[in-house]
Amino acid sequence: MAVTVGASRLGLGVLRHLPVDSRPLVRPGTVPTGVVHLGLGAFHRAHQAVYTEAAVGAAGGDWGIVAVAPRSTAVVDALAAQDNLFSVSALSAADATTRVVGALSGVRHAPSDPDAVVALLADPAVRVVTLTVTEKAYQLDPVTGRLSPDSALAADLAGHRPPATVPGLLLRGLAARAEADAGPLALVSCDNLPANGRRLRGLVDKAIERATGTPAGFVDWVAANVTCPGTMVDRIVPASTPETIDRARRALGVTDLAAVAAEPYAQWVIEDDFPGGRPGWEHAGAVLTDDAGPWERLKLRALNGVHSAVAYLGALAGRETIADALEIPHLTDVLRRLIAEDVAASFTPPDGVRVVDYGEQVLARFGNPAIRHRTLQVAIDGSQKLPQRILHTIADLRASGRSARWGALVVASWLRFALGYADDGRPLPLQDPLAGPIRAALDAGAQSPAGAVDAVFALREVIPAEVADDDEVRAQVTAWLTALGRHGVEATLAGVR
Ligand code: CS2
Repeated sequence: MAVTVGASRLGLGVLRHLPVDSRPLVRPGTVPTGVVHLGLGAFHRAHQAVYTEAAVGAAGGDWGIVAVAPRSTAVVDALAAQDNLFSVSALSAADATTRVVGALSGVRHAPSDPDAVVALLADPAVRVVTLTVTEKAYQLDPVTGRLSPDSALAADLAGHRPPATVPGLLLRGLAARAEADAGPLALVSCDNLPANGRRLRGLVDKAIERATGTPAGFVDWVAANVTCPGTMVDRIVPASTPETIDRARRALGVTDLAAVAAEPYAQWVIEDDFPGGRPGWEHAGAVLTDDAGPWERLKLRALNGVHSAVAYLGALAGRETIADALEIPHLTDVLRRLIAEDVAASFTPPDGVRVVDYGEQVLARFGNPAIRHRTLQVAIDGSQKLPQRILHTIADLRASGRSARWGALVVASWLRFALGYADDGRPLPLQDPLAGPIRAALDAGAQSPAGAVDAVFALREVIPAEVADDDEVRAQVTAWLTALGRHGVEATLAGVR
């Protein structure tokens, strides 16, 4: 039983009062920094921080993490007041466990002190940089992966001020590291991007090409010293809510304002290319491999693509969470057909994996009633997500002469969501960096579903040319969009044969 220590805050001083199996796996504050993490969201805390703590607990090493928040101060302030400690609750229908994680050796708020972040990236003790900054922070065109810098990144590349963007911080950090010749570094994207290692490498190379004021020999130094291993990351971690904090308080007997809740399941597949060494993540259950590509395609298509489908259809049908949405009659039948007929037929999975079995496991995870993952959270940033989640599936199916009936339904549900109203007429928010162009396209095509499809398919930064130019795909998306508009989600699914 937890001993309730009044309203006291989580911190080093209260650890000895916690239930033994809720205490950290390492002695917090004693592990020197070896990792910098950019992006201090709930996902990092429940994923890489947990793996790294377990790796250090099992195999040792100076792999404390300094976690950097690129925008908000809330989590930084909470963690700073808690000696960098936070808890992770793993929740299922049957069980709940809460444990304090001692992986963080420090926290920083980049906008308040960008130079401190640049100095960290140039510190020879730091040999690994991990990132969870969401798809849009890379400022890459979602389809082509070309750099499309906004004005803040353009200013960072010009170098007239301390960096304000993630790519800008990386660029200036690497430049400082090259100047100090501070040793090799692995940059590890843990975002759900296709070929995330190659994309991050491309981002670094293109940022260097466009930047001014970088040191002589910088390009050669980066080529010789910086690697970008690809990864597949997986754990369902909803944004924390007051309920998350209450649950942690009940489990621990102290207040943790940086608490997160997640599903019990987690997976991490990492390409083993770390010139300065790395934590012993294999001791924590991570898979180290030469090529994360097949795992990443499996996860992006059979998990994230299906997640987006549930999010858009669920939001349109007025369901608050992913688990609630799965209760929509006939939805799981349709998702099973999406997985078996479209996703599984679109690519070669990793050896020994059957896509339909993986898909069943995914559906069971989505149905976890203890995880209140809001459909509107998963619906965010569709333009950045759909290329790798469903449009590549469609393109690959069509290239092999197959139809993409269920993939077309997912695209139509996104378009219907972007039109801004649920089936009961309630407004739906379009949170997307391309919300402006998407809305303008939908307005231009407002006369009919076919008009809407034509106008949105002209957004080539979102819809790959081979999908946009495919008349059969257009016709299928238009037919689904028409049905969703006329009958709503529930009747449309009920009418599926
Ligand atoms: C979700 C992911 O929000 C989303 O778009 O699809 O965050 C998903 O929960 C994770 O990728 C699971 O690993």
